[in-house]
Amino acid sequence: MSRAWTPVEFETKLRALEVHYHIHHPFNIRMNSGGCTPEQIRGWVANRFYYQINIPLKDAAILSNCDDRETRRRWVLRLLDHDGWQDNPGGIEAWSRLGEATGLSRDEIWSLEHVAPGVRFAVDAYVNFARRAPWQEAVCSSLTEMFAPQIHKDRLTTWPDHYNWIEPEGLHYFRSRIPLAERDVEHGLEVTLTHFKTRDEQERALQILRFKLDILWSMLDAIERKFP
Ligand code: AHQ
Repeated sequence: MSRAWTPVEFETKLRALEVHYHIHHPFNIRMNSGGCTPEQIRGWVANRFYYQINIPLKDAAILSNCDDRETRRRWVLRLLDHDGWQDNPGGIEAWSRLGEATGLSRDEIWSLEHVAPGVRFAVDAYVNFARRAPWQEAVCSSLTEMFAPQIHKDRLTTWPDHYNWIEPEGLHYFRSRIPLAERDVEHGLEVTLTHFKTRDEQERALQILRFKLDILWSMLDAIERKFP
């Protein structure tokens, strides 16, 4: 029986999976180096909208499985960040505005008419995983956001030059997400580093994170194929 990793070793192993993050996907590399057509950008935004509107369902599934009040008090913020509350329109609205900034109509975005079967399949797999898995495993799967601040920063620094036809305020979502991702990852790591204790459990956590990395990767595979 191999010994369990220390928390530092465990976090290092989790972060080492960054090599599989969709920041390295050919479509993302092409997108952030200015190689996408307006139709490909609009296709990516319209498809990622399906991911964004499903995040609150995923997070609500975790809440419904979580018997720990302290965790729920923190996790509920994630729903509010995406659905909004009172006069804060939230991230789903911001993503919809990104769509309009790329020239999609609001109806087109919300109709989901451009969503590729492979994107729907991958996103539904994520939500269904969160519904059925122990809540700590679903928390672990959200840790792909350890790598998200960089991908948002890349868009903010490259899109204005490469895609000056996109209305600049459309990029608000990416800017807004950076501090929220950092806050969410702090909580997700706390749960993950304490819940997965034995070496076998820690190896399971790596498999879960790899599963979610594959979800993000296969979404770009499907988008790349639908918008060649
Ligand atoms: O905009 C993103 C977001 O709200 C979330 C929630 C989080 C989760 O709970 O799985 N993951 C995530 C991600 C968002 N944006 C992606 C991107 O590339 O813009 C990155 C994605 C993630 O890394 O999981």
